[in-house]
Amino acid sequence: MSHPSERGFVHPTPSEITPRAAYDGRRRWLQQVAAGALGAGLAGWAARDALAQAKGAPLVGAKSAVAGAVTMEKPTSRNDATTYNNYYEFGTDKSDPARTAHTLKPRPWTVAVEGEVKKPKVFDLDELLKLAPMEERIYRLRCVEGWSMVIPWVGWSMAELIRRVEPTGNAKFVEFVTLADRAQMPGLRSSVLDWPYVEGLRLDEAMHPLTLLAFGMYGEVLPNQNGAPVRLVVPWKYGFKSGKSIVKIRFVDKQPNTAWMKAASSEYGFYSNVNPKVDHPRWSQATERRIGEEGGLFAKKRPTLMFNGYEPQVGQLYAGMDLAKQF
Ligand SMILES: Nc1nc2c(c(=O)[nH]1)N[C@H]1C(S)=C(S)[C@@H](COP(=O)(O)O)O[C@H]1N2
Ligand SMILES: [Mo]
Repeated sequence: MSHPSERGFVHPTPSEITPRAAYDGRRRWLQQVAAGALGAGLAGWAARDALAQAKGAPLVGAKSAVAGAVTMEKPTSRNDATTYNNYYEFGTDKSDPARTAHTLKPRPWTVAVEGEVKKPKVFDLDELLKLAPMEERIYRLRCVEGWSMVIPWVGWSMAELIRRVEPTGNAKFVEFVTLADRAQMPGLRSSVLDWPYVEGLRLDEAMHPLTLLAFGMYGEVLPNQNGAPVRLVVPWKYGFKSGKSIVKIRFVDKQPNTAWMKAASSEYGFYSNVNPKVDHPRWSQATERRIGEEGGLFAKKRPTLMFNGYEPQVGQLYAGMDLAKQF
């Protein structure tokens, strides 16, 4: 790229150029930091806390030490991960959420933790951000539709929260309820799902160290279309198990009835573990295409891995189960 006559100037390669949106976000954040420091006499640290959720604000985590939490595969580009989304509350096309999710207000935000726990509590987002040390987890995400991405999330293990609220002996499952507000979410006008979007896990699945409560991705707070301000990420299950924009976490004794099971129970089971040997009734799950690697007719197909490649970590959770029946 650089020519000797340019006296050492090296042109940046396209991958080194900060995408415009990210650049704008960072600049806005810096402006807000400056305004916050001047305004209202806020102490520096408090101001930083209050601004920690500004769009594009940095949210860094130390590389996770949890087994299996960092794949060596090349992460999907931030641009692909933030413009090709499933978030039906903002429309059913992959390109809808990036266009329409600006109406989501990720602040102020609370998450109510209730049900079969000794210490139910409504957590404010600021409390959650400080509840445990942030970690970076680089996970494969496999959508049930047959595509996948590799995303560097920032968050902490769901187990950190579960331990603090002390589940009772009756808690067998955890139900996740996500935001359903017609004022913020144009997709709620469609009856494609029975809102709110509800998901669930068995308690031991929710307790597994790989199960992540994520607040950020690519070293910044979550963009709205990816589930701001807090979402679940369960890397060994199809993507729809990872609910976005969570407002309630309920500990219950019976298996929750999830939004996708209500919509089509013969197609979307409660477990929905990634499994190349158990096909969806309408398509094979043996292979997947990695977003960003498309090549038209010559698109590379990758083999789908058992439990999305996390079998060494999570296989034991399902010992003795018939995975074709309990899909
Ligand atoms: N509330 C809510 N959460 C959701 C969805 C949704 O429509 N609504 N879609 C799911 C599906 S099908 C997938 S594949 C992932 C996509 O997450 P991403 O857009 O961050 O890659 O989010 C999941 N979480
Ligand atoms: Mo999905």
